[in-house]
Amino acid sequence: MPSPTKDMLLDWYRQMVLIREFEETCHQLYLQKRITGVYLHLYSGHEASGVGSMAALRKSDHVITAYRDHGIALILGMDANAVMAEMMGKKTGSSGGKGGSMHLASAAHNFWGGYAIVGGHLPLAAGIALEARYRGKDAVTMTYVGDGATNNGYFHESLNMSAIWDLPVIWIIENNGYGMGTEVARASGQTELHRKAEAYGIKSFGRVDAQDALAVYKVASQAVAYARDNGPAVIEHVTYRYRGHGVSDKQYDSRDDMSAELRQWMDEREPIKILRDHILGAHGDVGAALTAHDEAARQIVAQAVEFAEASDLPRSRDELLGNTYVRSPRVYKTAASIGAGID
Ligand SMILES: Cc1ncc(C[n+]2csc(CCOP(=O)(O)OP(=O)(O)O)c2C)c(N)n1
Ligand SMILES: [Mg+2]
Repeated sequence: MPSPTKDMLLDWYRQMVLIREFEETCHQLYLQKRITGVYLHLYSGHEASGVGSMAALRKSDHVITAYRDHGIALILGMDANAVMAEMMGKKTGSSGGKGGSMHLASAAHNFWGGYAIVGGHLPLAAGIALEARYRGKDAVTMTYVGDGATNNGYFHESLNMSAIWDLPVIWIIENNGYGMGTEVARASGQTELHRKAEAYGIKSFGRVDAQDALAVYKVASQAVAYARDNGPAVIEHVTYRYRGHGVSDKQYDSRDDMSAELRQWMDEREPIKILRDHILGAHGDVGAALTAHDEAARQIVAQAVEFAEASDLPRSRDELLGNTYVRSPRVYKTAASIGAGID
């Protein structure tokens, strides 16, 4: 694995501060009812998990995740304007305003969602990887799954199938300690979640400190190389949510009533600070570049909010019903046009 260069590290920093700014802005917008909906699941605190692992991918690889998807979309380079417009249900949104926060996706970025049903995306991940294996492509599918979802039947069926068919999937378990409000030990008989791989004969790359983007990158690079040549791999990312499960978790509205546990993860395990300290330690001359990224993130997100608020809601029949259902002959046409490889 090549060591990350100065430019790579700065780019990771750019991605991480953009995600944090985007998420914290969404939090405020939700409290002000400028973003609505039942849930809004933020990636604040998880940034190094997504950024470090996706740095190990090629453009031709695939990514799929659950509902904590905003950060993943931004890492893949989806336009912040379109993502923010999607949060607000506007027609300029990345899913035409019909998906919302939990259903971001972009075929152009090989980003297949954004799923609200816990574990529901895992069989799809296996299917995407099957297509690559069947057609002899060397693409891998990076799949993010929560700790809580590893207790769900989809997880076990999908892991098993990936093992018997040697599917090139990297199953990244984002263990943030909780499924909604339930601690891992109350929900899972096996609390070393990466060890669930053993049951299916899948190679585990163990547990990684996912507050440290460099540590994440190192292990993800090994797992991606392994998956490309051999088959499925599991990694457990140990991370933490800096906001509640969703923004309707009232205890997280204010920073004043922060738990001691949350404070400790913020004081000692802040992923952006860990990366920043590393970059400054290794490349002392980049202070101005880091500050420029902080400022750029604020501008990009402020502009995205302006863009989203100025956009219209989908109102016409086509805008409301388009891309929702297709008749069967068109399924194939649509699948072919998005490159799903169905002839
Ligand atoms: C099948 C199903 N059951 C229950 C829910 C409600 N639900 C939404 S998120 C969640 C917890 C999942 O926790 P985890 O997998 O650890 O992911 P995290 O939210 O921590 O990222 C639950 C139970 C759901 N969306 N789908
Ligand atoms: Mg969790």
